[in-house]
Amino acid sequence: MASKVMHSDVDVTVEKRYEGLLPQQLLDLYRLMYLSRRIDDREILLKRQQKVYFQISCAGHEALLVAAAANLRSAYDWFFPYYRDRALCLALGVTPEAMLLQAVGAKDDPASGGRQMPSHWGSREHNIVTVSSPTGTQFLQAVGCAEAGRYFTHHPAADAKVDGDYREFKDVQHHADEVTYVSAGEGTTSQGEFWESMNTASIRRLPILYVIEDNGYAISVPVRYQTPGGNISRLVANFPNFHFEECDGTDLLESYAAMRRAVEHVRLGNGPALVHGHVIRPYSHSLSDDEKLYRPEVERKKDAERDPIARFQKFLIAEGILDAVGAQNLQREVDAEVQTAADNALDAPFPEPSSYTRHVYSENLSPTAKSFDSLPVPEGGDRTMADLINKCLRDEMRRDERIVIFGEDVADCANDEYLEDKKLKGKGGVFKLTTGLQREFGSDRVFNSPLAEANIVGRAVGMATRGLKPVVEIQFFDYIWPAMHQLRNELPLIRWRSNDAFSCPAVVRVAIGGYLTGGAVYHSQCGESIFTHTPGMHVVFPSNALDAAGLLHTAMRCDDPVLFLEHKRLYREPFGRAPYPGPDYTIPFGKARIWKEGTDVTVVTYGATVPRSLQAAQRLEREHGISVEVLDLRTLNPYDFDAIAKSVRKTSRVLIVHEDMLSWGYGAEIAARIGSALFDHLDAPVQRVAAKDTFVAYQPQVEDAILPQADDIFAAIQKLNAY
Ligand SMILES: Cc1ncc(C[n+]2csc(CCOP(=O)(O)OP(=O)(O)O)c2C)c(N)n1
Repeated sequence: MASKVMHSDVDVTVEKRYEGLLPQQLLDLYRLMYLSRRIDDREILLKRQQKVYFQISCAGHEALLVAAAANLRSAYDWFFPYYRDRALCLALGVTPEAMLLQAVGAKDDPASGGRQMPSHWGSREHNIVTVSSPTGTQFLQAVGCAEAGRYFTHHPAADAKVDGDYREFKDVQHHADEVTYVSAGEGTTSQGEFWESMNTASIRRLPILYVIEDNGYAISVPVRYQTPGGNISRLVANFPNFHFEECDGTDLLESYAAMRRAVEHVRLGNGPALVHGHVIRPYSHSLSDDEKLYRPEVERKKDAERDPIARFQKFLIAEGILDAVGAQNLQREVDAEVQTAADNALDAPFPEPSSYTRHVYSENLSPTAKSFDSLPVPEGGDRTMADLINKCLRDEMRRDERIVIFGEDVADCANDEYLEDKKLKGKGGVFKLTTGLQREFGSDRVFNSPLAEANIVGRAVGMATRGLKPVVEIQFFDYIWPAMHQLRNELPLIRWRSNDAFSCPAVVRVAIGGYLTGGAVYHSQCGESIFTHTPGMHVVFPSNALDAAGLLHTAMRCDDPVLFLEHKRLYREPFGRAPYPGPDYTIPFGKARIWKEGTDVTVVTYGATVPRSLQAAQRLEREHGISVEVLDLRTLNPYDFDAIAKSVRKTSRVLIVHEDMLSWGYGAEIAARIGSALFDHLDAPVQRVAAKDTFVAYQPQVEDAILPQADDIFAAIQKLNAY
């Protein structure tokens, strides 16, 4: 049984066992189910009184959930529940008061500090990982969590705390036989991420318990319109290595037995299990929904007859475990407990309105910190950006055993036995950035992902919440979009939404950009402003080898998620080659680099438009005597506005240049800020040069016309200087 077990006053004399459970244990489970229902009832009341603002209930799911909890271990196993899992969380030890504190939005709500809706569970203490609203994002995170547990078991030294980087702030705990629980409704199994997670759980035989709570509806959509054949069990039955159970989730003992068999399979290391429980949904989808609009009375009545609490109470009475007086006492006790919890929650203070600024990023270790300021210790001759990134990854992996690298084709060779044959050189990424890493660090530290971008980022999220440092690769920026849910709603948000209980300092490396001659629409796009528009994640875009190495070292050591954009055209350019700056060369984020000082016009740029801007600037100086200052931002979030301001105060004219499209692009924000903060220092309107508002074409002449060229920059500076 889980850590928190409620005891009732009922005198238990019968010692028969039920699926191995003693009568007192049955009573404890009944009490949890009833407590869960009464908290839902109280929240509904409070919602009607406008003291809480949303309600979604566990009603009808209680038996299945306490049966799961009774087979799992709080603060030992790991939990990725969904919003219906109140009874599970109570059984794991979350208190009714904690739940109601979240419902009222209290400062001391332990799950989110008033930031998330009710039933968005999260408890560091009980290993309940912060729940979000998007349906299905939890599946891949659970996969990453299970992988992290296994990794730490195989690399026991990796869990040590180390001062000076993110490891100082990550308490790692793991157990060789731990289970990761993940749940969802049957409607959510329509999400692609569910299937992506099943693939990886199956291939890697991961210790995951899936629980699908099938109440027959996804809001108003019945299961047969959602799932072919109307039954998810039938569809998943052929996944290898899985143990499957299908049960009546309103029957406590049947659910308990199914969970016991499933958990045993997982805990013994045989692979994942999936329990599909048929439950009911007596309270509509949420309080914002009225199921009478789409479900006839006769259907709702039939459901009500299967109410798990009424059924279980009837069973306990029939077995002589509970009597009418005992039931009344238990109910009175639970009602009093809920009343006290509600009174306390209603008296609890709200968060300070200004507190929204807290925990967007790590408050322990900022990548802008002075401690990341270092000097290069050059080794050897000039090398390309690709060489230096590879070397940087290698050195960080030697230094930090928590780093794992995965993505599409990043391994040298998926078959270890082929790799032992030294004749095979190995792949190491389509751009060869990770070449040799699997060979040096082994297949559990460097491996290929399936061809599925959400899989890559979702698993990284799950790993990073456990204290690993996943450094994952998205092969082309153009294919980042399947991971968008994880990149927008999960990775950068986990720290803020959990009020700093969880964090996710993963690094996502992405090959980006055009000027490739033939790259075309799906291998040449930029789009960085979509990610700089997402709080909680740093965005880095180096223009040269030395900066790439220094910034990547910082990214891998810092305590926040980082999107690390690597320009494909710059990987092997003669421009910006440098000797390797040593294994400890770090550059703080938010510090621009001045490539060329000047007094007439400032150019603010980054990435592949840095060499193009420099080319234009040098020609302008040579041919027209115009002195241009070229400023390379290097990191886009945070960015160095102080450096921009200093330069603009000197030149009074500024041009922003970027490769991405002009409209709603990164330069729009910079221009707006210069306009409002430095208006008095300007002698000309802020100007921008950027790609045309279209896609990148295949035919080189058309591509040239679309992307900003040195000549465009030249002309824009000349015009600005003459203004
Ligand atoms: C990605 C996403 N799309 C839509 C929604 C809106 N939404 C919330 S719950 C829900 C239905 C979920 O149904 P199911 O998975 O069967 O779970 P149930 O609520 O029935 O337990 C929908 C469509 C959402 N939260 N996330």
